Amino acid sequence: MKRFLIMTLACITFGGSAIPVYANDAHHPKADVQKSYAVKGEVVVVDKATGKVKLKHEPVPELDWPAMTMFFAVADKSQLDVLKAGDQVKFEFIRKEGGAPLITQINTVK
Ligand SMILES: [Cu+2]
Repeated sequence: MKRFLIMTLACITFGGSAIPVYANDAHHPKADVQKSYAVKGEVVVVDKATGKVKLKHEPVPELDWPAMTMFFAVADKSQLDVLKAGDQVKFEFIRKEGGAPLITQINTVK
């Protein structure tokens, strides 16, 4: 029981973000490891109603993706408020078990 509490506290302390991205730590099972991909692109359409953004993005070699223009869902929809078509952005996304990409972080680059 004591061991369980310590591990739980450790998780709360170090895993505070809504979508945890763990590197290689010992106490989280492999299934929790969530790879994120950092990519640059340009905003084409911001769709606040659905929480999506259409991006013309650079290739993602790790996923064998060519450069293309596509919609991404955004985890935190408030991040769309500052974006407009034509903005150059850097963004990070994850794929839940190889499924649809979900942007966890998106920022304009000056
Ligand atoms: Cu794409």
